[in-house]
Amino acid sequence: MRTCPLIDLHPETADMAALVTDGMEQRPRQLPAWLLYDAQGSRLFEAICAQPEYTLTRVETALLEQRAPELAASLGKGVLVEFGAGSARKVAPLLRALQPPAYVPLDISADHLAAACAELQAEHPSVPVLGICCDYSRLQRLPDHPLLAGQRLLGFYPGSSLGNFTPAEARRLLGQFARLLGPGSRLLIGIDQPKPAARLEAAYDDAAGVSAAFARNLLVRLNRDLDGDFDPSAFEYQARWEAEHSRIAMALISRRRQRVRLAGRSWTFEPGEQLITEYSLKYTPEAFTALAAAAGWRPRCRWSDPAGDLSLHLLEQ
Ligand code: AVI
Repeated sequence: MRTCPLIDLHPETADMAALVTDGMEQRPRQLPAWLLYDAQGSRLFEAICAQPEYTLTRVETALLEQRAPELAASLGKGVLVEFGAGSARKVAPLLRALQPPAYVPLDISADHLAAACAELQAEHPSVPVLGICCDYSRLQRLPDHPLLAGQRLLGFYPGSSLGNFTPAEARRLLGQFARLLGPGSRLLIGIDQPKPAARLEAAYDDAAGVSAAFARNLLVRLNRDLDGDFDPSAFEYQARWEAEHSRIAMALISRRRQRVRLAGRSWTFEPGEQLITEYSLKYTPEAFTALAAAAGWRPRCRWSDPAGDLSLHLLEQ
């Protein structure tokens, strides 16, 4: 398989240790969601997307496939920059319809990104692919590269990943995307909508236990990368709908009193104490449009699936 250029801006281990230490000091303890995506975490997330209870990926992929020509016409010409591309499977219909001058996927998981870039490049030989391994939530500017020089930029942020940030962080992130993409840019973003609690809780705690394995893998990753001694089996996984915040809260709950060493420090978990691994906020189209407006984005078009499970919003600035 042909390899593609890949720019590596992955955070240093020292940065990671500082972020983890901050998160462990919070109450409830909470770690940044991007830490879930090491190579094994990325594979487990792919498996979550295929679970019968987790419909978000299938619904959004079908919508992208059905509406690709309209989406491409509304986006116009420009280099397509995807935030948190993962396996970069959703972009295929857009690449076919848009034929952009380049496609630039950003993701935290280097190996996963390299494999996705090589596969896409083979499938779309006429579109140059440039991968950037980074924490896109902290990327202030795109690196200088001939493929990006003087180009109008189009953002693509599918999968409702904005929901993994608090509303304040989400607003800041949308503002950062606006600055990063620059004047005249557009942003196509997928946003999952609120649904009945039982449906959402099943989606985030599937019967096959893949969501639980995904959360526990965070502890395995921390043990490896930050010299920790977590016992993943000493934590129970839970996903709960918190209607007052319109979010699913995913947590690992300590089964007993235990002391854990990590990044040269140690912390005590009381029985029942939570470590929040991730939130997944759900926005109505109106709530999302207001959030985007506060970050400087104007709504241009919106597409929803027939059941109204999720929307693709096209924003402009
Ligand atoms: C990546 N993100 C949008 C997923 C979600 O639906 O919030 C992450 C996820 N975590 C567990 N299941 C899915």
